[in-house]
This record gives sequence, C-alpha cells and structure tokens, in this order.
Amino acid sequence: MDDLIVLKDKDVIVINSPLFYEKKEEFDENVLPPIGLGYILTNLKNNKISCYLVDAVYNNISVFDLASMINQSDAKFMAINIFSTNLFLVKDLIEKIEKEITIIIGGLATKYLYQEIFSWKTENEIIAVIGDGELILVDIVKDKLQEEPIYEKTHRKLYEVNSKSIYFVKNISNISLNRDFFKNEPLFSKKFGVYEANIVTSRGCIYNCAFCGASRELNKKIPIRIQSLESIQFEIDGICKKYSQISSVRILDDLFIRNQSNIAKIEKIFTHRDVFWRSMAHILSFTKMTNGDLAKIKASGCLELSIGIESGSENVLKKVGKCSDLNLIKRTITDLMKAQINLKTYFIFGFPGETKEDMKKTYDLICFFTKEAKKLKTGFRVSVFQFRPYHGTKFYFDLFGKKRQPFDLHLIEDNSLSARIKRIQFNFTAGNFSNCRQETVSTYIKKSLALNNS
Ligand code: B12
Ligand code: SF4
Repeated sequence: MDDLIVLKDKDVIVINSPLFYEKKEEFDENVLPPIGLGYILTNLKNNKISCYLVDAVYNNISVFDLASMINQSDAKFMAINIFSTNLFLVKDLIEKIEKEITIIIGGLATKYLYQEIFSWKTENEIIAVIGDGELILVDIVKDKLQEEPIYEKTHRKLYEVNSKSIYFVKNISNISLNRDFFKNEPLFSKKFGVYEANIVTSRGCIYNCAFCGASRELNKKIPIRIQSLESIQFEIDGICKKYSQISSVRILDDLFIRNQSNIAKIEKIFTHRDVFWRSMAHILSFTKMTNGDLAKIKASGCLELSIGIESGSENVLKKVGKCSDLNLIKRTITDLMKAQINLKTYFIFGFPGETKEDMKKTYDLICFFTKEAKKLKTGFRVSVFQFRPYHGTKFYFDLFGKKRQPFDLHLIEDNSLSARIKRIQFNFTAGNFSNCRQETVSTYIKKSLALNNS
C-alpha cells in the first residue's frame, strides 16, 4: 500500500470516508472527487499545514486497511466526512484507531449525528463541525480557535459554522480549489467521449425537497452563496490550463441554471470557450424560459442536464415538495427535448406510504418521456433509486419523529440492487417504507432502468 509511505510527514490526513466495509474487487465505476474536502485541503496547504487526501471511495480502501494506514502514519489530525450511508463504517474505523490522533468530523450530516458520533468508543478527542470546514480546520490544527464550541464534554467538542461565525465563507468566489489533491480528475465520460472536471458554483439550496438534508427549511441559519461569473470563468480557465485534454465541465449544483436571468451568464462562460458542459438543474428553473432561451442553452455547448423529477404521482410529489404540477413537468421536459438538450432524469421509488398505483404512474411517466425522446430524436436516460430516509431530512423526521434518537437507522448495502443496476456506490437501503412489498419496489426500479436500453 503506497499510501502508507506518503502518509509519513503529514500533519493532517483528510479522508473521503469509505462507502463500503470491504474493498470491492468489482468496483470500476467513475467516482467524482470530493470537492468540499478539496477546499479544506487547499486552505490547509495555503496555511503551510502538510496534508494528504486519502480518497477511500476512489482508491477502494477497506475500513480495515484505512485504520492500518492511520495507525502507521505519524499524523496528528485526521479530518473525515460522514454520510447517513456510512455512519457505522466511520464508527468502526474510528474505534479501530489505536494511535493518539485528534479526529475531526464534518459534512452536512454532523448536525444530526453528533450525539451518536460522540458516543463512539475512543479515547481520542473527537471534534465535530457543522458547516463550512475550510477556515475552521486551520485554526483547529494550529490550536488557535477563536470561537467556543456549542457543545462540549470530555474529549468531545461540537462547533457550528453558521453565518455568524468568523469561520463562515461569506464569499465563495474568493476561495480557491487546488486540484492537485485529486487523483481522479479529469474523468473520462464514456457516454460523451469527453474528459471532464467538476465544479460546484453554489452552497446551500433554495428548494425544499423532503428527502434532502440540504433543504432551505432545514438550513435557515446558512445563507445561499453563489459563485460570481468572473470567479467561475477564472476557475474554468485554470481547469483548462491544468488539464490539456479537458473538453467538458460538469457542474454539481442545482442552482447553476436557476432561472432565465442566468442564461446570459451561461453564454458568457461557455459560448466562446472550447469546452462543453453539463449540469444538475432544478425542474422549476425552466418555468419561465422560452424556446429561444432553451436554444441558447443548447448552443452554449450543453451536453446534458440532470434533473430530479422524483415521481409521476401528484400525491407523492406533493409530499416530496419539489414540483407537483405534472403538466408543468411534462411540458418542461418536452420543451427541453425539443431544444435537443440531452436529459438525465432522477426518480425515486418507495417513498413513505407510496402505493402501487403511485409507482405505476412514475413508470408510465418515464415511458412517456422515453417515447417523446425517441420521437424528438434526443438523448434521454433515467437514474432510479429506492427511497432512503437520510438523517435530518423532513421525511426522516416525519417517519421517526424529532424525539427519536436520530441515529438508529441502519443504511446497508443492497447487493441485490447492486447486482442488477451496477451502481454500487449508490445502492444502499434502509428498508422499505412504501405501502407495497419490497419485490414490487424492486420490480419498478428494474423495469424503469430497462427503459434506458429500449
Ligand atoms: C453534489 C453532491 C454529490 C456529488 C458530488 C459530491 C462531491 N464530489 O463533492 C455526488 C453525486 C458524487 C454525491 C455523492 C454522495 N452524496 Co451527495 N450531495 C451533493 C450535493 C448536491 C452538493 C454537495 C456539495 O458539493 N456542496 C458544496 C461543497 C463545497 O460543500 P460540501 O461537500 O458540503 O463540503 C463543505 C462542508 O460540508 C464541510 N465539510 C464536508 N466534509 C467535511 C469534513 C470535515 C472534517 C470538516 C471539518 C468539514 C467538512 O466543509 C466543506 C467545505 O466548506 C449535496 C446537497 C447539497 N446541496 O449540499 C448532496 C449530499 C451532501 N449528498 C448526500 C449523500 C447521502 C451522498 C452519498 C452518500 C450518496 C450515496 N452514494 O449513497 C454520496 C457520498 C459520496 C462521497 N463520498 O462524496 C446527502 C448527505 C445527507 C446525509 N445525511 O448523509 C446530501 C446532503 C443530499 C441529500 N439527499 O440529503 N453527492
Ligand atoms: S435535492 Fe437538490 S433541489 Fe432539492 S433541496 Fe436538495 S439540493 Fe435542493
């Protein structure tokens, strides 16, 4: 394991936490670099703190090997992200660490998981951070923290970086991302035949999806931050300079397109640049756009838009809180197809209380879009998941109540699903919350995905 050698002489090991317990021999999926950790590493380096990224997902490192790497390193700090899906893997990792090291845990989920995290069996100090990590981490490592923890007990501290904190990144256009830390960039997209780099142009979200931990309602203390046009242009110039083979930029946030007034910005960024782009987008971003606007998006080099639709049942959509107007959804998607914009759409089966009729409506909607795409000769694919109640989401609270300890939910790998749909990095299950049998949910997932090949 080469990394063991590299980990010598590093003060801070920054870890993209593993999604699987064991090394996955068959794992050959594209894995995106952890952008949030990239910002953290960049600021550590800018402050002359030696650090190293261990990407346990991309490097396919088991929990056991990761623990050995940490135990054999001479690092004084380890900083690791955590998700609902790997809570118990991170627990196991931390409980396997035998050396003295300060453990810093961050990411959106810490807000709801810190009590569980603080109960883990380790003599090491654990510091949990809610919110932006890049500024506070430097002061943690230098032992120069200028704010008090919002919660503290023996060897455990919780810090909250909200808009009042001096560690809050007020202007995300002023921070930099050193991509040297990423070993898996640029990534080759087989689908589009392009080398791509990834960017995130906003923080926070203006929407309120009931399955998402980033929803506005749940993060009121954190204002939305948008990267400026100039800063995005500067970032993309840097990417093009760094990677000569780059031919596309992938934007990983729902707010890049946002609304009609952003089209001029998109044109300025991409029309005169020799790179394509693809992005996540919210379905409501297009509500006021004309066909002319959509044509401009296409002409600026848009390879594909990834849009969450989630369900074809208005009842379910109302609970989801994204967009429940099915006519609007159909019209928007069809208009995008008419503009020859390739689409990747996301759907979820197995929402709480979802019935077989609801699932059928989702399947029928996907069939409708598949036919439309054929008719209009444009690219259309679907990505389908089974519902998972992530900690700290509206659905989680609705299902389990606010009083219930927020950590006794086990999200485990669903191997049957993985075997079928070949995206093992996303196939976790916490059980079936719908009104149907698991078999029905799985059948609809399978049938819907099969439409990709029809
Ligand atoms: C884009 C995205 C992805 C992308 C790419 C992420 C990337 N490469 O950076 C992809 C599709 C790969 C992805 C994957 C997953 N994602 Co995601 N993702 C998002 C999304 C939409 C934006 C995240 C983002 O880039 N934010 C901007 C960057 C700059 O911020 P950041 O990553 O949050 O990091 C900052 C802080 O959170 C903090 N921080 C983060 N880590 C750490 C660690 C330490 C030690 C400290 C101090 C601070 C700190 O500091 C960073 C810099 O300020 C969010 C929802 C949202 N709008 O926030 C969901 C979200 C974060 N994802 C989520 C999940 C669950 C996952 C997966 C586990 C899904 C799965 N595989 O089953 C994986 C995890 C893979 C991984 N190891 O990264 C959930 C987490 C909720 C939860 N309770 O766990 C979210 C909130 C969405 C949701 N449905 O609720 N995701
Ligand atoms: S799913 Fe996307 S649009 Fe919905 S709240 Fe989360 S980040 Fe926002």
